[in-house]
Amino acid sequence: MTVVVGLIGAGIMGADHANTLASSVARVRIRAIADADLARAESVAQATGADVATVNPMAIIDDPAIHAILIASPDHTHRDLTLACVAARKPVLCEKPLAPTARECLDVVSAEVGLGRRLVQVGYMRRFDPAYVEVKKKLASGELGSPTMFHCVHRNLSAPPWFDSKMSITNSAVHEIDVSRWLLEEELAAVQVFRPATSNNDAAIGPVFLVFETSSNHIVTVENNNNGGYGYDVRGELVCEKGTISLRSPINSEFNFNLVQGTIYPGDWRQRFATAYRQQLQDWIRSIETGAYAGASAWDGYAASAVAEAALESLSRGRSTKITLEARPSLYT
Ligand code: ISE
Repeated sequence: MTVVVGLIGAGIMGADHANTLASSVARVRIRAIADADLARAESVAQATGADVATVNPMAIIDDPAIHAILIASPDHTHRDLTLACVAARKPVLCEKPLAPTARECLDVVSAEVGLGRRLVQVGYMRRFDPAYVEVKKKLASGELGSPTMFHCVHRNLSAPPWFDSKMSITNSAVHEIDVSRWLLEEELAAVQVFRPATSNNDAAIGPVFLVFETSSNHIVTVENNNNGGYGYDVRGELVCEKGTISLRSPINSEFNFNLVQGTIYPGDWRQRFATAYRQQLQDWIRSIETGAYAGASAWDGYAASAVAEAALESLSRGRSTKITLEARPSLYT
């Protein structure tokens, strides 16, 4: 079977997904691409062999020749577009976050629960990254003993112009929120967020430091810095009772020059997580064929945004905030 996909959003991630689908994923064809900027949709369509370029996302969702939808449009459009896919009964992979607020994510959860089957996957691609997968396997092997702490660092070279300070949490740190829940297989129960002073507090989106307590009193720390200034750098160390295990970034070479030994940082996440994006897409196609979903569900999307919301509240109130999730519907157990 060839799965025919429509893509909504032809910006940085949309174009990247389109290229990956066209060049490296089996049993898939892109038929149509929608973007608010028609020239951008046309250019990605031309590069990836799609027949249709349009500014109208509904034309893609309603196209009977399209089996499944990939959403990579701006965060605030995710809820409505995902709901339209569920109403059309089409499988959908929506880029993270599922929506910027927990309330909007719950609308998607309710629609899926109403339908009685899963159609939505959220693009938390780190679940498919070989480094995180290895950490999870090692933890599951029991050799390292029980986990106690998970320390995470997430730095970007510089924030894009459309970024705001809330997005450091709702758009960036949500990756660590999701991957911690997935790795530790428990919920995050409380959060306190700190904002260190910077030399010009108003000029840039500065770093934030998040401390979570999990439901069984383990600790997760996340340093998130969207203006790290030197490259894209994601780290993580899981501390267990008998040892630790850290992520390693894929590095292919090391230079020696002028008394310096070094390696290159990627400029953004596309290179660091290229394998994860590819595996995620291939797995999504497999799930459309088999009905067995492995990636983050709409419920996981809701949980990540609810935790991010509690983190924003902690930041504005300057104190630890309890995280309360709704009861998990049986569709997601
Ligand atoms: C961005 O939107 C992403 O999704 C990247 O994966 C993440 O690393 C970055 O911090 C986000 O802003």
